[in-house]
Amino acid sequence: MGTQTHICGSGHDDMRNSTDGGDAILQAFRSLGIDYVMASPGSEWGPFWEAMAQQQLTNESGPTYLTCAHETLAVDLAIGYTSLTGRMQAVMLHTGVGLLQGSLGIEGALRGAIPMLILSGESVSFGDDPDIDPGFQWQAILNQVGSPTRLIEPLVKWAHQTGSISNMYQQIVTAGELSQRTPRAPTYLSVPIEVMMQPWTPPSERRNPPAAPVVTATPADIAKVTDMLLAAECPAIITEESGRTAEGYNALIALAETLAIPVVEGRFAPYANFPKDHPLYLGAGRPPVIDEADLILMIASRQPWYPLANVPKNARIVSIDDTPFRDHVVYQPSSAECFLEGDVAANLALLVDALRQAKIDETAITRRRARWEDTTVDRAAEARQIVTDAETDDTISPALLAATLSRVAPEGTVFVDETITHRPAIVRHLHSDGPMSYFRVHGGLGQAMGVALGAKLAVPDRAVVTTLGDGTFLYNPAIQALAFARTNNLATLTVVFNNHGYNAMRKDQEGYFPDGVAAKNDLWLGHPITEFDYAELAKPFGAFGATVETPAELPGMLEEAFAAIANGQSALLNVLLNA
Ligand SMILES: Cc1ncc(C[n+]2csc(CCOP(=O)(O)OP(=O)(O)O)c2C)c(N)n1
Ligand SMILES: [Mg+2]
Repeated sequence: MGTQTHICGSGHDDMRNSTDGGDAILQAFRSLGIDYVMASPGSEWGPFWEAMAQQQLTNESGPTYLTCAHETLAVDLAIGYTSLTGRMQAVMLHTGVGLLQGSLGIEGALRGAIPMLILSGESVSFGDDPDIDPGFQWQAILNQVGSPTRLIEPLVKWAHQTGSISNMYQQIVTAGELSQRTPRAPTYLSVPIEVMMQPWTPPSERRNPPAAPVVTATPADIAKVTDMLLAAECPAIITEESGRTAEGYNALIALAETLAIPVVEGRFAPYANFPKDHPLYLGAGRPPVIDEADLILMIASRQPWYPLANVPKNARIVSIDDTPFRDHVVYQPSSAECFLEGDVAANLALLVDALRQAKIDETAITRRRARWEDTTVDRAAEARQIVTDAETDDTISPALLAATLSRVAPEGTVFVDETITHRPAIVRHLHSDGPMSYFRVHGGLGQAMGVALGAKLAVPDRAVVTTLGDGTFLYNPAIQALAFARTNNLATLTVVFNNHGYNAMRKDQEGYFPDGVAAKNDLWLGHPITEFDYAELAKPFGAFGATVETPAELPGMLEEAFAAIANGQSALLNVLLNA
């Protein structure tokens, strides 16, 4: 970047001519190539705001500051932006309370292996330092025994309190580099106000760290798996996250096509991993191929056999993953006999190269391809029939909503999904378009609207749609998200799959107690939601809002909503469903 942090003696009387910890933070963000600071404010950030104001007045290059009215929203903006771009962002929150409010998203970032640099502040002098008055609130109400660091430790891969202005800049840079190393995960630094207020001398030589290197398996391991693939009669692929990057998505297609290997997605796949209309796509879960296969490549996938006793009996299993064992997963016995560790896309590309150089029995591959093509034609016809039947109903089914959404959505639409019991309908009937077109929210409910706004920030020319249930909509900071969208001109479409309650809760209770008191008396305490006219919420924010009740009006309403977001107006559709 090579720019000086401050213009000393610039001739502007209204500028500062010294640097402090606020400048150190800003400079660290610049060194890390951070595009946005996603923030929800706290009183500790004065020094940083001073530095940002100076950056603005001097037109110096550096990150853009975005302020939100909710910490979950700030964290989820970063998740959405990073998911689409692969670029780590900075999140600034208010001491321990801000961390607590943002922790749902931070835990989601941990589960989703999203790199993120999180900062929050604290006081360490509590007014006893005659040179610095941090404000009386610190001693009275805001402090955390053991520093805010203690609150967030389990949810990040590295958490620390920075203690000295002399190395704070360097610590922030290192925390950013660390976050982007495998396993990618949020890192956290607490920056005391007293440290931020200290004068800071920028380093004479600045280092802009390089991107994390791409690490791959050894040639011997690639050769071994290549031989296993060539010897297999019925290989299959199961994946959850190979579509995390466009390279991974494309490499998976290349691998599957080279040997006509069918692809199955895990039940909780958070990305678009493979085209759903591809002749080798066999759907999600456990289609019969899993039990027929003699070789299964588990690609970027958590343990897919549930319970473990259901491990496929006939297959040798290879795990291709950058983190085959995830630090945050409690129970993950592996069934793999062999691992290709390292960057998933790069390892898949190495396998494809090796296969292309090998002698492949093309007749056998052609036969295999034809067999899976027949299966996928039947599956597609069955799915179409479900939707055709639903069109003649009086009420809207989840399948019809998902299918109509994907039909009406413009090319390149990004879907951010947080549905619960409607997820199978989404997986089956919502055909998103190519790599980086579908993102499932990681972690607890209440994040999709923020992730969608972060995605829109990353790809402003693409339509972005959030799909979520009525219960899940109520967990989202919807008011803050709509306000943020308005202020920052980020128009997305939110579609509420409204089945009038927490269906998941009711289904689980029914599963545990099919003949229980609730079933006998139709008394489901975990199910009800006090329902409001959600679409009305659009009004104060200048958004387009509508309630959709019948199959006949559904396509037209969706078209209107897509037209609104194309015009820069957010849209909120409350779609009343029959299940
Ligand atoms: C933060 C958080 N709180 C609670 C839950 C538990 N939970 C999982 S699904 C669900 C109900 C979701 O309701 P809705 O979005 O209407 O979906 P439906 O079950 O009706 O398909 C709840 C409360 C959760 N996952 N995350
Ligand atoms: Mg519901």
